[in-house]
Amino acid sequence: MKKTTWSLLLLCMLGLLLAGCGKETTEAEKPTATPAVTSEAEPTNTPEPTSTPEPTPTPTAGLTESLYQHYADDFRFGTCVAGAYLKYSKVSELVLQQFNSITCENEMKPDALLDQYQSRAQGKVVVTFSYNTTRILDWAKQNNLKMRGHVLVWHSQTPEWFFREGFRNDGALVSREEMLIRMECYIQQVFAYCDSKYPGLFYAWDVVNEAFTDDGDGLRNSNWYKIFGEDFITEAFRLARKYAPSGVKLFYNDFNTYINYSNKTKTDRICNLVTKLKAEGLIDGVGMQSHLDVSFPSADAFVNTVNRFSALGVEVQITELDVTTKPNAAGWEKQAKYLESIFKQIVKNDRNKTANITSVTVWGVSDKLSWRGSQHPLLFDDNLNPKPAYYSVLQ
Ligand code: 9MR
Repeated sequence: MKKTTWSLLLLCMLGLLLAGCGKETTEAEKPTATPAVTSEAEPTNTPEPTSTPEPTPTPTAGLTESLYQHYADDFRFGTCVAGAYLKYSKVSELVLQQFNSITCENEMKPDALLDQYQSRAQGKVVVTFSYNTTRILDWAKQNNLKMRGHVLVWHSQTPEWFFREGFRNDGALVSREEMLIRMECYIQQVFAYCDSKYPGLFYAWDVVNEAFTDDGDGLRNSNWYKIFGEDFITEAFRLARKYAPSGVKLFYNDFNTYINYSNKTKTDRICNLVTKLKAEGLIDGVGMQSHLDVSFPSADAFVNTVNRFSALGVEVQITELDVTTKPNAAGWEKQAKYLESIFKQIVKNDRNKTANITSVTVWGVSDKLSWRGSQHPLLFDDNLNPKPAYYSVLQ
């Protein structure tokens, strides 16, 4: 056989090996056109989102300290990043100077990785890492950053077709058995790809995100819940543990994790879940998103929650920290004081082992690049200059 024929044969076998999941597309549903080849190469004509604002001055030269170096003995210090703004050298320089961990803001969410076209073409769940995602992973690898994987199982930013017959937006919801196959196929491919292309890059993954409601009703009525009932969480962690490379820590991640009064029992619910999963060896930690405001929750209530999760014998990672405030001198001051109070306590508790914090991530590099930009929640201002909050976190 010719060399090229052998190569083709090998490629087909590799494809079949990676496939490994049940087929279900009928002839009628198959797309007629030849499926596009999944590529990791930089497309020549990918337009950059036009809305990405370019920050102006170069402030980093003036900074003599670094968040991650300051906390090197305590925990990793990270930020979320979006590929679209890493191309601005002032942003990427600031990230490299201040942080040693990154999380993709959107580029590793289910809707970024699940490929409807290929799934329909191949009759099984297909995950595609596009250039949008790999440019961040490549950059992290080249610069010795470590990453948090965000996120595998979530009700939001997950395409409707993933849950439906024939991978069609208008199909009926599939059975539990079929969804379990899809979940496994998806989780297996994500970990396999990351481990083969980026071994050692990821230290933690958000396996399930935001499963609980804030009030006493319990679990959110998501497609996952509709198909599985509550054990979609356990199944997700079981599969994540099965396929995650050893050493990669598995997290349950949520917002308002400190809400626990009256009929709002989110903290209790998360504690019960973690206790159960930990007994089965399936979970390593709780991710507290921490989208806070200077007036709520109190720094003490926040710190108490960190301690409660830590007391369960798991790691705590603050995964999406931002603190909204008013954009004036008094607002900056409040924000700085609030963060100072939180950091003083959590660092002290981490050092005396009342808390077990292994990573702190702010949800964005600067106010201008934040999803809550109008409320100025981050450590650097619109022009990438450090705010009082930055210095208070360094104290
Ligand atoms: O910061 C993300 C923003 O760019 C997206 O538009 C938004 C859409 O859901 O998601 C934001 O990130 C969320 C994170 O993935 C999970 N916790 C809440 C964050 C803010 O909504």
